Amino acid sequence: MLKPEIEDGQTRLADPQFRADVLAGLARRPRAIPARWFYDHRGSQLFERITELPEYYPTRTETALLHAMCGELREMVGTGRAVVEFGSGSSTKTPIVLECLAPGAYVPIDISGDFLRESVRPLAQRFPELLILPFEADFTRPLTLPRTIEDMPKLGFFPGSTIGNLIPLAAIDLLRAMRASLKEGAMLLIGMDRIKGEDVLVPAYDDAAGVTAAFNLNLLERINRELDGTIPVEAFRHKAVWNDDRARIEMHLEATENAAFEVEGRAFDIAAGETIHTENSHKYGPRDARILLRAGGWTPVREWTDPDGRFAVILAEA
Ligand code: AVI
Repeated sequence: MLKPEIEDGQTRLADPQFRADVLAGLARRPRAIPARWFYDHRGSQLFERITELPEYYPTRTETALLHAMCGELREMVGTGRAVVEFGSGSSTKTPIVLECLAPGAYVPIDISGDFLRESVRPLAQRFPELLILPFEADFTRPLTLPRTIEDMPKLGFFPGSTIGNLIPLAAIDLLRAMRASLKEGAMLLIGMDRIKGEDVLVPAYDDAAGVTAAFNLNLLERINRELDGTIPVEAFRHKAVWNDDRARIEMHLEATENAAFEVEGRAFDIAAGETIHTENSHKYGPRDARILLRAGGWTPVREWTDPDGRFAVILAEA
C-alpha cells in the first residue's frame, strides 16, 4: 500500500514509479536504483551544495565558460528565442544565458515541482519583464511544450553535464526526445564533462566534506521516508569509482556489514561488501561528444572549452 508522506507539513503519496524502481532495483543483481530519484527536496538542496564544493569543478568551469562565450553565443543564436531548460535549478548558469540572449520566454522543466517553483522565484525578481513558464515534467520523454511559445524558435539549454548521467543509449534517446519536443529550427546548448585523470575525477565525486556522501545516502533515507523502509543507513557507505572501460564515474552505496531490512513490506538481505549502484556520470572526449549529438539528431555547430579542457559547452542545431 502507498503510504502518505509528511514532508514540509504537506501530505503526499510516494511516486508509484519510485516504488517500482526501488523494489525492482533492490531485487536485481547487480542492485541498482536510477539516479533520478536522488532529487527529492533534500537531495536537490544537497546537490546545490555539491556544485559549490572546491573539488567539484564542473559547475565553476561551465559558469566561467558561459560568461566568456556570451558574445559569440548571442551572434549565433540571436535574441527572442524561447529558452527551454531541461532541469531547473542551475541558479548560477540560467541568469547568465537569460542576460546574454534576452529570450522571448523561459521554460524550465523539472521533475521536482517544489524545487522548480523555488528556483524560479529569484529569476522572476531579476527578470520582471520575462515570460517564465515553469513546467513540472519528466523531460526524458517527448513533451508538448506550452502553446504560448509555439511560434517562437527554441533554444534547448541542458547544462551541468546532466547528459552524462545517462548510459549512451539513453542519452541518445533523450537527445532525440529533446529534438522532438523543440521541433525544427531549434538549437541546443549542452554542457558535457570531458574525460580527465582520476586524481581530479574521483575527489569531485567523493569530497572531503562528505556532501556527496550525504547526497548518495539520502537516497536510502528517502526510501525509508517514502516507502516505509527500515534500511539501516549507517550500515552503508558512499563509494565513487572511475570505470575506465565505460569512461564514467560510478557512485555506489556499499554495505559495510550484513544488512536485513524491509521496503514496503518486502524483505531484502544485503551482504557486507555488496553495493547498490546509484549513479553513472559519463565523460566524453571531443569526438565522442560530437558523435553522441549526431546520433541524437543534432548537428554540432560550435564548441567552447576552458583553457584546461576540463569541460565543454556545445551548440548544436536540429
Ligand atoms: C547532475 N549531474 C550532472 C551530477 C554529475 O556530476 O554527474 C550529479 C552528481 N552526482 C554526484 N555529484 C554530482
